[in-house]
Amino acid sequence: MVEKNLDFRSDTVTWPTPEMREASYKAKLGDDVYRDDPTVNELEAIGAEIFGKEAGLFVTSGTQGNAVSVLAHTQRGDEIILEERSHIYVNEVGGLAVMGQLMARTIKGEKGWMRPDDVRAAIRADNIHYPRTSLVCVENTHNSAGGIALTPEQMKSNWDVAKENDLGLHLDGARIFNAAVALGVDVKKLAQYSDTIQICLSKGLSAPIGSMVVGPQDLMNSARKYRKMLGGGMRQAGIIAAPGIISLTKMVDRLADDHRNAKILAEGLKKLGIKVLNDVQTNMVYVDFSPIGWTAEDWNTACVKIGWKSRGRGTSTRLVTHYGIEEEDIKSFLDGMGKLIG
Ligand code: TLP
Repeated sequence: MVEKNLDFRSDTVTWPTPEMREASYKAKLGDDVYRDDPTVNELEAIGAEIFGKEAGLFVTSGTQGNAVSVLAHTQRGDEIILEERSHIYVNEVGGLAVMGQLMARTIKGEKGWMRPDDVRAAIRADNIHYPRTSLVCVENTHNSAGGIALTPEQMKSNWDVAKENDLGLHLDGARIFNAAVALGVDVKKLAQYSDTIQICLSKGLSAPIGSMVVGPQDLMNSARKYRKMLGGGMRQAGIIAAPGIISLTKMVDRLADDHRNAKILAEGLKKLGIKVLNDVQTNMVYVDFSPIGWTAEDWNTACVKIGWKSRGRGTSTRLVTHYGIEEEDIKSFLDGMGKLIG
């Protein structure tokens, strides 16, 4: 029986499964700064294997995983290319500027995908006046574009431009398994078009804490040093890595349920007169409730009344489906909303 978690704010709110709690309790531990924690070592090896990369690194969060990866790829003063609504650019506290002293060159994507010609045009020529372009960052699924799954062809198009120009490619794959499941492809098919990948364990995969980074050994060695610098040397971290192993080995296939539930939710909301703003491919539904004349306050009050957490801003919000929300819950949410809208 899945513990209910009626919270649409994000898939970061998921609770660990009973099996994860048990795994934490029983995890074999050691000091991970000395590389002595067998559970962390196992998680890192499993992650590297799944993505077809040389090495893995367990990190505290998606933000830390992106930070250590970007730092490993770059030198102070470089310029990096990102999609203009990417999480690294918008939502990571300007870490690339503060920690890496990097310049950001942003590109307006098409549903999260940067057109290869735009990437090519953004790469700096070798000129004494210019910074060096060293990295392209891609996000899949693309959160702000609506949880859009970039296809292997789209990934390859960015990879080809990066490699023709000797640039690194970092994938913010916070929800890369959502993309693989939605597209029906092995995650390796997407992973092959990146040097490094950040993967969140604590979103749809339900681990309580943590992300991992995978990539070539030299970049992972460097990322490990940056992780230590940022205070991410976690000692007996097997306690939190153990649930991550379950995330990678047992929680991927069920993401299809979240995607199906998001589609049911989107269709139901449309019937209630609410506008769905995105193409619902994975677990995110972006809505605008102005067509029914509601403000954020009306939305928020209505959600509280029917026992859900969701936070509107202006006249819109993002609803995310995840472990702890089942089809019957979506139906009862739509029922409750229907009654309040009248
Ligand atoms: N995203 C969170 C918020 O920060 C917006 C969410 O609720 O979606 N990459 C992507 C694509 C993300 O969506 C997130 C988190 C991260 C990285 C950062 O992960 P954490 O929160 O573990 O630092």
